[in-house]
Amino acid sequence: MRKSVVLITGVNGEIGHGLVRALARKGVDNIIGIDLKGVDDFIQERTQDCLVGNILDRNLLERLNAQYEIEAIYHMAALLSTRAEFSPVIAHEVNVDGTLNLLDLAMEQAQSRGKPVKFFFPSSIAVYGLSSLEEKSSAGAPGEDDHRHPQTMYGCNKLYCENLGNYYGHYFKRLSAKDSGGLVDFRAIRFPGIISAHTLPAGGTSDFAPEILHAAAKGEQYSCFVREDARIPFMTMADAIHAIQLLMAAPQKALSQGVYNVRAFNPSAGEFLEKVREYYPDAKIDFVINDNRQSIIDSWPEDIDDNKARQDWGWAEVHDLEKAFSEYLIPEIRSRYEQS
Ligand code: AKB
Repeated sequence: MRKSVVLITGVNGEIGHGLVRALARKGVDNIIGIDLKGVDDFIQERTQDCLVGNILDRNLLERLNAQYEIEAIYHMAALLSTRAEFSPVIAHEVNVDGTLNLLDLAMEQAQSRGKPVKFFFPSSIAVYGLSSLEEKSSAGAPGEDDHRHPQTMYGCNKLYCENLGNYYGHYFKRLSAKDSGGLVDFRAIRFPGIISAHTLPAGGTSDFAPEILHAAAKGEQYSCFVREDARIPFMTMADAIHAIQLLMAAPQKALSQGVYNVRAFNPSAGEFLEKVREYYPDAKIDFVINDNRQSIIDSWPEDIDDNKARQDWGWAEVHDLEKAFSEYLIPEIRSRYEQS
């Protein structure tokens, strides 16, 4: 009999770490991870097995398909927005073709098990695209269906994959005799910028906030690449993981849609720095604007409307801006940097 497992792609990445930490705490001991690079000890110790490999490698996915019964897939592997702008074709391959491969694996698994496979997909506020600061200001907090005109390759990839997930979930091969509707139970969250106490992001555009904080904690100099008035929504990694767990645990009938916005707070970069200075008054941070990265932030909304998530599956952030610092970021960062 094949072993029943939970598959996490991009397991060594930022959200992968948070997810493995949370699932292991809940006693989940059947995680199989995939990552392009080898995983660190933290992940190794909390997973059943980790494969070094590429989600574009169909042979690797075939092996997984043959070896395991997969009950859920958390597909975290992606090239983030800044990195994707430097290599748009590679980004498209990883973000779109990679997601297609994983959705296909989910469908094969569901068909052979005869029951649905849950599929979690992290989407992003990058699916939105606002063409000017005036439009950004008047858009306020758009809902899931508004202003979806992404200006980045990453945003285009995420928006398309939301639709691919919907296709696999509801309309897969609708002309064939076999009904596959509902076999891939696709659930996605559009994340704002995420701030972790434990890891630093790589290749994103919302990275300026975690970079300010971690530089201040380490006593390092940091030049923030966006203007002080740049504003987008954020949440803590702890809340991002909490949201994933809530959505994945919700009964399917409670979900009125497949893709949900979530957010927790939306300080400007300057306001975020003020908060950081309450704890690190000597932080050596200045602002040296990178116009291209700034223009990406200007195209993302200053906030998003997450009422659907609150109504359908009880989403509520644990950390507002105040608590993010006092209850999560500062205590955990202090113990982390004091140990090292
Ligand atoms: C990025 O900046 O690319 C990501 C995101 C907002 O999805 N953190």
